Amino acid sequence: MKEAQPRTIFLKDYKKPPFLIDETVLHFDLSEQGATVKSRLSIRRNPDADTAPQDLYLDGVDLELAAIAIDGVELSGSGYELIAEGLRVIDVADNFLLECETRIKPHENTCLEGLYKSSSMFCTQCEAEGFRRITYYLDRPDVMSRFTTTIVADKNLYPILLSNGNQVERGDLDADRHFVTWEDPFRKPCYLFALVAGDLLNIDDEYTTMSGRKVALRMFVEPQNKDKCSHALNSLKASMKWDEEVYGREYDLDIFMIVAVDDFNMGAMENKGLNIFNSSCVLAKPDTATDATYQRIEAIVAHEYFHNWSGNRVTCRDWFQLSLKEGFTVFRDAEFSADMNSRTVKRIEDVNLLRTAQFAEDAGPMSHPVRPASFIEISNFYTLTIYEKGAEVVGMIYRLLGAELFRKGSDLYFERHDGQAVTTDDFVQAMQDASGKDLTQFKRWYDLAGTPVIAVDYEYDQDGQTFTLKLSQSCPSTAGDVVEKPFHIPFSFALLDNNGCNIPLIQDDDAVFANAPTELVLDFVKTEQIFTFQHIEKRPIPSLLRGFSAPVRIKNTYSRDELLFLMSNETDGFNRWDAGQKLAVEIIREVAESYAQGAELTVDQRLIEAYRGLLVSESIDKALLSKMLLLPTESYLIELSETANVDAIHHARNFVRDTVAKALKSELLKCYQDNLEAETAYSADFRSIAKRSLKNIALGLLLSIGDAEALTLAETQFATAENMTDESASLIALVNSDFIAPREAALETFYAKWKADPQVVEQWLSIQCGSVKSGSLEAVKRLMSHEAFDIKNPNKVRSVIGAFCNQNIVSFHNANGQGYAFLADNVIKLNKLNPQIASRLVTPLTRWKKFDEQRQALMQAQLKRILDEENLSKDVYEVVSKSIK
Ligand code: 0A1
Ligand code: ZN
Repeated sequence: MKEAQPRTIFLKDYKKPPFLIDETVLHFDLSEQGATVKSRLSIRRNPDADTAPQDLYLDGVDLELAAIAIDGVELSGSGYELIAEGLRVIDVADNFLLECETRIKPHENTCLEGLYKSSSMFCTQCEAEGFRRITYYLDRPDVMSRFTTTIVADKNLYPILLSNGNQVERGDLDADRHFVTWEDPFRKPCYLFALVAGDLLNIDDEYTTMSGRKVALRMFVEPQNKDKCSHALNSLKASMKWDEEVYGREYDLDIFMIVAVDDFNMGAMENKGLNIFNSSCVLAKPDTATDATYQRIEAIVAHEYFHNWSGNRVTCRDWFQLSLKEGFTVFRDAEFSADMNSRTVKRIEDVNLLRTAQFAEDAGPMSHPVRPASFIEISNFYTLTIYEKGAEVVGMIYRLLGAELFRKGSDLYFERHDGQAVTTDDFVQAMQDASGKDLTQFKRWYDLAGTPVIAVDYEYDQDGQTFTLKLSQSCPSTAGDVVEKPFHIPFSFALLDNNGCNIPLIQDDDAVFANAPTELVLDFVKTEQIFTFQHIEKRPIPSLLRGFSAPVRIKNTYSRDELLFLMSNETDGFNRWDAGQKLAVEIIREVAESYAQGAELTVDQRLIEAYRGLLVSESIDKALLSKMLLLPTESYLIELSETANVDAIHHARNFVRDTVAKALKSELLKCYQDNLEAETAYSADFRSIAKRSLKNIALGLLLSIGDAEALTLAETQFATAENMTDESASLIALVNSDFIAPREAALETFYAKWKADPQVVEQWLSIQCGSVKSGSLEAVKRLMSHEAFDIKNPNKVRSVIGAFCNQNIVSFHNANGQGYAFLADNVIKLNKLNPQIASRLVTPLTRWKKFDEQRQALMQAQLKRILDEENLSKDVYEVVSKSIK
């Protein structure tokens, strides 16, 4: 462990910056030996500062200072002091020009923050605090500056030199070198700075904005990827149009650039006018990318583009406000994806992720509010809570206000705060001011760590023809105590009659019948609250929390027969799917219990009949059906357990899956055939995706029961597939089957065919490591010495170590503890190379509370081993130390 424990930063200590930087002029000289960065910063005291120190403190990490001057005069050693992670310039004036020259080593930078090399190109990642690895600066989002950037490099090795804004000058220099100067007219915090230099091809497109301005769209990739750009460019144009139509937001520069890089810690980054993407989140063509990748790219391209307004034009005052930009932008991209595809399916996918992974995070040791109160390392807070729960919080405002008032609110927010660095309170205030809806109580959501629980009780009075709904809320906080204050919860509600039709909801006797709504968003604001509905002639079935209108746990109140009814009759698509999930969860749990007791295993026939009903249904939407046929994942079943018996869950889920597949073999074969039809050309529209998905789910189910006919189908599909969705689905089905020789043959053929394509190799690695059949610990370790693996590449680490520890759950949690030791070994190794990746990777070990005592002890022992390491990064230290307490 480090001698001095890393410092915790608190929101309550926020102070306005004492100095501001009006102009930032940067000059980069790039070479194979390193980079020289010269900066000229026009600095002045902030007239609104909370403090007025004599000295100027600048952030800087791993920099070699070569020269420093103020107003043209070189500073002597007594004019400044190098301090831990920064520079103190002693006794400065109110206005001055600071010039610095620093040397850095991008080619040795493995943490992938600041300026680094990926393949043969230079690129940057500055969010959250990467800019301080480039030059000394006020590296905080509330210091916004105008940037001018000149890049000098070898003309042959780096013909393309990019930065934010517009190119204003370029020219040749001696010795085969050249330069380009970029000017960004918009003030921005340094976390939005970007630079790229490389031998790249550009694929161009164009967009005409709503006011008729032409914007050049330019995607830069390595030459071998030039045929993988069209989907991202189409997604970009669709996003630009959608943001104009839905939010009235127009793009503001003359050019929008996207660059694909292979080594990247996250998905992508919204640098002003120059978005940088992880290759796996932007490059696609039908024969190498699956449908899921196509959809992910569409969503991420949109997300980064939408940041231009929600993030860049209006940015965060400090990093505690991270969800201001991320929660809002995820909400915006989710709405975009819902509009482009199936809204119901998008909601199912988002809620599934939230309930499986965010709820687990919120119940774990790193639980934090959407607006955290403190952190040690901000990189650890790019979490599901900040992103997904943050989006749910914005979504709740949307549901409380309705589309029209929400739009008024967002218009006011953008108008009021354009060019500013603001807080989540400012966002809520704009929503409140524009709508007139009091959001005081609502704001509690921003400070909550943990997930509220809603208990539902209801009564039907035949004589009085009234239906009474009683809702109670409570919130177990992470510390185990109960949060007293109730939350403002939008509770979407309907009543269904026994034909599955919505019943008019009359709360007040005077209401006019004809205009009575059939769905309401109830303002659930008290600890206990009763809602009464009149003129209900027959006992109805309530439809609760429709569309998952709030991020809460809801105690199941339905009988199995009611769940079966809802599975085929619920009019809310999300709830229809959820009824099936609830039923399957109950039945798998029942089987798991029998398994744990060594009793005979049987599956409630009603579940099989329900699936049969769905498969033969003529009316069900295929996109919804493809989701309904999937059993809850092992991770979700673990999340729902108090103490998870991983082996019982694994066996029970497989037993239920196989029993269903055996019973419905002919229906599944028919489903496969019905959705097989030859396609003219690949299309990633959601209807085609649903068909492929149905076909491949059927194939997977049939192969899991060792069906010989299915083996032939899978092998044929594998050999003849015309797109990666079908090719990889047949590989996955084979890998997860007991047909050992065909599985090994397919894996070998696949690698031989695709070994030159990193994005496909990533899939090949994760399919194997994520499967219990092919991903034994020994096999995973072998893959780590395979030519395809590179521990310095985050995508490869995620595909191998991440897939094994998060998807191959029984293998990772083997009671011998070797999976835990393996993860700890790699966290220790990565702690030195790439702390962000190390600290993300360690997550499964931090969830020890969910498992039996023996496993708990083994997991904690590995966490302690990590904590005992010398030179632990802040990233890993924060996660591990918080997990051990
Ligand atoms: N703002 C980006 C996410 C991001 C955050 C940190 C990064 O490097 C450590 C990179 C990207 C987004 O929301 O897409
Ligand atoms: Zn984002």
